[in-house]
Amino acid sequence: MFMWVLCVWVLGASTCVGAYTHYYTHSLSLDQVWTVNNTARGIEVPATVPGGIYSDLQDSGVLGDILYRFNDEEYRWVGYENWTYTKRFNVTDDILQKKDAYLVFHGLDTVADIFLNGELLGSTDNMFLRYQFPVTDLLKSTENVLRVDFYSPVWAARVRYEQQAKDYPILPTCVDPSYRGECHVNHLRKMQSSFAWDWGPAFPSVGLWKSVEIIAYDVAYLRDVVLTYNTDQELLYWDTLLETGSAAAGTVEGVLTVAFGFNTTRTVSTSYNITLDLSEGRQHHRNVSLEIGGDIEWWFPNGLGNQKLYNLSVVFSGAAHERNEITFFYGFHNHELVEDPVEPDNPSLGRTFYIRTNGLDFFQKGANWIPSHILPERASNVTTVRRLLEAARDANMNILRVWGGGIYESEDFYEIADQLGILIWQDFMFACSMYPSDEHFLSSVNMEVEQQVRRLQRHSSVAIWAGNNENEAALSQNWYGTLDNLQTYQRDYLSLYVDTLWPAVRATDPTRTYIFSSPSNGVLETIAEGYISGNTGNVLYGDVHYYNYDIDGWDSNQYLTVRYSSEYGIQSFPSMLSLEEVSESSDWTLGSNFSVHRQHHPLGNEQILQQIQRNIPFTLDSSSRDNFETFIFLSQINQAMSIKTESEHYRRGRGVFTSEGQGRTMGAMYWQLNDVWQAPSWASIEFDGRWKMLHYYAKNFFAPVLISPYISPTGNLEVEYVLAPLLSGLSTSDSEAQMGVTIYRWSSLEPVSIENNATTLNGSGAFLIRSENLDNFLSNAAGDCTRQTCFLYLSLDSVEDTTQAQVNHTDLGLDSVEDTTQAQLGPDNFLFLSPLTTAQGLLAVQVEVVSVTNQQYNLLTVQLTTDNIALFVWLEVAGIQGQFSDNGFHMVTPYKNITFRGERAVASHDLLAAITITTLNSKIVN
Ligand code: BMA
Repeated sequence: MFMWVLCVWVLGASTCVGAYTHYYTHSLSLDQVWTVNNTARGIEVPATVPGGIYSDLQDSGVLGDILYRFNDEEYRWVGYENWTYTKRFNVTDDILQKKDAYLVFHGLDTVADIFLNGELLGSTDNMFLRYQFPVTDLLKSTENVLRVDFYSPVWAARVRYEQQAKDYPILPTCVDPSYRGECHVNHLRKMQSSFAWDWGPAFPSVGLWKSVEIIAYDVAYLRDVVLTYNTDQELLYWDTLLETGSAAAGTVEGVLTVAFGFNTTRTVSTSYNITLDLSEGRQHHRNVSLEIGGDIEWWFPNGLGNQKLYNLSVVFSGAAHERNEITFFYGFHNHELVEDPVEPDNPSLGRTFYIRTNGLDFFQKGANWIPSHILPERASNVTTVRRLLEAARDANMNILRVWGGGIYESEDFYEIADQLGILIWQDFMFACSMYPSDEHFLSSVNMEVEQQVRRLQRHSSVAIWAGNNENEAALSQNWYGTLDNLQTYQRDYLSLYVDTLWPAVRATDPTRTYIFSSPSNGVLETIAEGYISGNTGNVLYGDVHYYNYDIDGWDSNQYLTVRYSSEYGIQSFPSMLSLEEVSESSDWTLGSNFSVHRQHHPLGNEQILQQIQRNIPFTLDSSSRDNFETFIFLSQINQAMSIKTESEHYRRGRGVFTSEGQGRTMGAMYWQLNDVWQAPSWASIEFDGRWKMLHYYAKNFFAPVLISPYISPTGNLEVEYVLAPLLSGLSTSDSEAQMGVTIYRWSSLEPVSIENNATTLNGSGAFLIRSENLDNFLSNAAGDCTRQTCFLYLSLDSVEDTTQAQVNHTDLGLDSVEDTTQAQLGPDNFLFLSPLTTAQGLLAVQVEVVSVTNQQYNLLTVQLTTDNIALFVWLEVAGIQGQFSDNGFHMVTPYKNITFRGERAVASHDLLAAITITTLNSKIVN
């Protein structure tokens, strides 16, 4: 009965086939070939399920590329129309002869009426729900016709709003005009960002975005399983959900077998005879246990241990030939939210806030995840999802937050997160809005939570549940004008997140913490404050979202010292290579309609410009293409530098504890990892998977060992090291290291001074290793250096004999190939001593590729050379998917080796031909 999962390695990328499988003998898939039509417009085209109307119209040529130029607005009519999806199908006798048959929709987007052979089966209005309808008496042995009438979501949302507004309006009544979106999405249980966001377009889609099937049985169908491991008892508990038919009386029987595989040869299993009483209704929970002993390996987040996953299965056999089987991977995990008083004797100093996994305290490093495509059916593309999650892993992240304005992600998403050790902070899908609280809405949400938590609970990556994105903050700070009718909106808030979500989560998953909102003051303080705090940004409690576009983002003294920063970000433009895919040459200026159209954040382009100009000399010419390309490059530099500065500040914050209780920072998740289209946004990865400069910087600022310099408010040069726990890359827990601080003039590759200090790395946390007045340091080290003429370059190396060193570079989050020296413990770092607008002596440089050589079919070494200090050396590759080991770096030596890893085989001459190099020098030195 035990099925082993097959992992294949295709050109370096591993794909586990069928990690989760759900097999049932008497099911009929209704996926694939459908038709969709709109009679008013005379459109009838083939449709694909799973899918959606924009995909179908694009595939059949009615629409062009939906993401091209202004097509989001050109094609808005699609979202204003009603669409009918039709499927004609035959059913085998096998299914017709069963006592019960159900039509199951795993995801309908969103408001629809469903008809089978002309009979209305029911209506839907929640895209996050699985809907089932009994069809035993309706199925025919001749052709069956299934019809799904979708209503325009824009219209449906407005109708609901108008009805509700007779009493009071659900706020906000529309998104900001700069989003170029549609109104009232908060009335629909639909991907909230499908009506537009400050980083995305409106595509108010409809369609069958997940599979459709018929299941038929005489006995019962095994719906799903929720799993918990009790460490003390060494027992695995299985809460299996079986569904029976609609018969009101009698019993049915079957055998339930649960199995656990230690490895390919050692399996334990137990079988139970099950009797289900039909008079109890359709749903039957059967809780069974399996003794597996304690001889198990635990699953750990990325960088902290292995991601050990075991193969499990549950089989239910009913009548002859009726067999259900679910197989999946499971990692043993224990996630808790730690909210201890930071100073037990002084409770007013607040509480800690972080996730502890398997008893391990570690800093949470990551980003916020939005859907990987604006169309929900395309957001589950496994190649895209894997590419993005691997990019998170490669940037040394150990956590991602699935943000509440998107979707509950696909099975593949959570499986890959399990495999890679990426913790998931899972929001429920409510964002930046008030929501209705009528009975129908709340009961739909209640079912949504139950179904989604049951679906996701067994994933070791899922670490914490969160009620919503920013709705508590919005209410307490009156973002949407709720003040006039505050009690009503507060009542709605409480009934949704406190009275509905909270008990629903606890009932299904008591093992994980539910926090009510993000940001919030954590669970305990939020409860103490009556669930809606007057100050959701309290830095002594919970998590904080911090955005400030009016500061110098390169100055670490501008940032708050918090317990946990779950959102912070700065916008940049995507590369020309991305923009070229969806625009034409007349669009390639900052002043073009296109550049204005794609920017959805109010005053976004102006803010990017101002931020750049605080640190880099740049004059905008809004009608010049060259100037636009420079602006794009500088926007990425500004984003990378600002988020680097802020992230390192948070990592150092772990070692801070002020007399007012600030510090003990344990998390930094920047906004945002990915994009839904090609447009300016906070993302570190462009829509097509291309890394922006920020993502390369994230790999460094999230490295397990980090050397981090900064200038304190009093003008001191401070250097800290930050160390992640359990670093197997270091041979002992105390490791002798050598910190190098080299001073360079902007004008020369010849160091002004080189200082090497022995230092011992131990413990995990952030530790100050150097503190000295910066101006004294400069004048002592090199008489003629000023903050304007010189900068610092730092390194952290092992002091062991480099040929003998047993440093595991993979564990250190570094590349194990020759672009790192054996001695390197953490990435090099640097410190500018004044804004580059005041830098003196920077020269024009010649950076060139010396050679490109294949090490493996997809791994190539690129050697570069420079004739002077080169800043923000940026390599772009057209037409080849892959990443460099480092990018956007500064060259302080005549030669530097980096590697390029292609997704597929890459020939060295192809890579050489595709590389272009840009430096900041070429943009600011005449
Ligand atoms: C945060 C997020 C998003 C938004 C981002 C950038 O508040 O929760 O709603 O896209 O800011 O403005």
